[in-house]
Amino acid sequence: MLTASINMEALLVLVMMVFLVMVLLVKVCVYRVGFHTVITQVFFVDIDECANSTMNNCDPNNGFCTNTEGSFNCSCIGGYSGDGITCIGESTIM
Ligand SMILES: [Ca+2]
Repeated sequence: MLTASINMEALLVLVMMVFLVMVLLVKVCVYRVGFHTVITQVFFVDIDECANSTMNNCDPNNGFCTNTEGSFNCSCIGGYSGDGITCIGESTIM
């Protein structure tokens, strides 16, 4: 019974230590990436949304995608303007 009791205490200490480390990790990461944080970003698991066109909404023809930590940015290629999601030709020389 004594060994079982000690093991329970050790387990409790281990669980508490893991919990504390997780809390610390989350705090550090939230501070770093700001308040617009989801679970995947908290643990710095960045998804490269630009690797697959189904994961970003950038203009597939006249825009391009830039991967960022926890997000991505859409921009227009040269000669086109817009928000990166919809890029329209600035001018057409007749
Ligand atoms: Ca990303």
